[in-house]
Amino acid sequence: KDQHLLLLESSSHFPLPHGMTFSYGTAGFRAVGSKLPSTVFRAGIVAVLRSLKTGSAVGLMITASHNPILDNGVKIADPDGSMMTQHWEPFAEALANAPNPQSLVELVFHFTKEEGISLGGGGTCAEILLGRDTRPTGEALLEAAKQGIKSIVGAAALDMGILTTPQLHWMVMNKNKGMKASESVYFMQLSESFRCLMDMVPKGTRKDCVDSRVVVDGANGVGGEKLEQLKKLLIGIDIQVRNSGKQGEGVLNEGVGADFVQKEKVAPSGFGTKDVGERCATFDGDADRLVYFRISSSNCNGIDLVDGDKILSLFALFIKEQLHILNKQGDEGTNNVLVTRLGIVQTAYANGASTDFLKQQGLEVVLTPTGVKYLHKKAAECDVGIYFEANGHGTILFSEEYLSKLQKKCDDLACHSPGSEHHKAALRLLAVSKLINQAVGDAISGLLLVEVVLQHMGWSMQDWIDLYNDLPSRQLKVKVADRTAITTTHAETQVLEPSGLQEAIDSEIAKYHKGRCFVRPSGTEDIIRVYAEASSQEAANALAKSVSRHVD
Ligand code: NG1
Ligand code: ZN
Repeated sequence: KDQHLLLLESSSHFPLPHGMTFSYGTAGFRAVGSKLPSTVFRAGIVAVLRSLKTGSAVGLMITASHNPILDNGVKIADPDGSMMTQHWEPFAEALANAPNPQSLVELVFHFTKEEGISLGGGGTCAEILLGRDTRPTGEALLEAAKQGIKSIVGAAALDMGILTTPQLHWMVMNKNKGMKASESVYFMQLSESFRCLMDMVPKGTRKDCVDSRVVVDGANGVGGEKLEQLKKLLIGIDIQVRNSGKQGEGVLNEGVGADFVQKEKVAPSGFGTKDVGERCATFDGDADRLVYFRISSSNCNGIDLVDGDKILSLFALFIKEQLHILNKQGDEGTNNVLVTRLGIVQTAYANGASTDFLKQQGLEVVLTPTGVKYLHKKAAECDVGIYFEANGHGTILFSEEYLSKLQKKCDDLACHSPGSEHHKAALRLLAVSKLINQAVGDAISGLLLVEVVLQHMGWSMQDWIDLYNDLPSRQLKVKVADRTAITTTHAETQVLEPSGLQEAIDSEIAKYHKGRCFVRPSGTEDIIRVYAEASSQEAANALAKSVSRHVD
């Protein structure tokens, strides 16, 4: 009874804005920030129910990633730090669109009954970790989330402050593993594992100090600010942060950031001819995406882009090398092989040259549909799974079972051959598992791993770029009356419906050398995306254009 009244009363302070419908898309709810208080209030309720259902802490993050500054959004993190299970999305969506307090209360009671969640306190306590980025609407929305959480009896909100999205996911994951979940522990873990890897860079490969310098575009968001703090704890790397969000430096995501740089293939604002030859990196607004770039000497507006596929390739080579060393037989032939299934996960947007390169290296590559939740799930099936989207979101996952075997092997080696190459390889792999954020893609931890791997390989930016040449590609958006009319299969590479469309695409592809093309409805925008690759830029453009005509 009390619960009923409490919900009714508190939700009456958060009326649904007129004429709006909210949907829980690939990245949670997104809209203009000023329209979101009711949605965030309700997301707070969903988070509490999720925590009650799982008996663990969950996360609630307020951000709109690479979207404009006046937008905002909210998403929920599951106890293991991954995105909330898809199976709950319809409920989140129904609640977000409940027209009045009475229907909201009915939805909550109906859903909790269905899911077997008991309300009213009764000893079970929900715990929600809250985070937000630097957007101006963030503070008020955080308050709305707290009110939503407080409207369920026995729920506690833990305000973790201004954070990057991956920091919050990491905290949720750690808290549920019984570990400390503060920002200082996050910084400590990253800096210590980074130092450990740096200390083991083979002698003779480390280049002069010019190569330890990286200039980072923080997209005027939360990532730049956090990197400024972390860099004080780092040794052996020279990080210069630009567009760090300080007053006067520019506006969040405006002409800056990983999404802008990767899509437009131009340098972010604040970068120019003075930076020719520098190794540059860029984060998106909430620092879960990372891409690298270099200002072309020929054309100061143009860049050489090093996207998620090339970051993935760098990581894959490093991990593969360490596994090879670890399992190499010594003279005495007594080394026990640690069987490791290393898997690479990409989407159809991965540049074809990257997939070919990875396969040539003898690696197992799998494609999944677009969206981190699919990639993450697939990578988690391996002992070590590496996944990346071309746009720079990705990470490395080590299964718990594998990590304990690796730890044991490392302990054995520490006993029998301390300081040996085998021992160092085991230590490096363990350090990578601590440096990389295993909850979600994390631009800060990804940047540190790239930097130390380049040092390890003794590679310049050019060496990295030269790993393979990207095939020219082109992406187009097509506005259609009903994007759901197109359905796809085989990780979105083939059209199922409408009939005849795949045949039409195939006949266009056949006209081009090294042609590849696919179409799919976007999960975040009301459009159809067309992606084409071919042996020249002109051909890729033409292929994309002719296929767009069939979609229209
Ligand atoms: P959609 O709109 O479904 O293509 C986009 C990105 C995804 C992912 C999501 C979530 C491309 C082609 N698609 O999805 O990779 O990042 O947004 O933000 O970049
Ligand atoms: Zn993001």
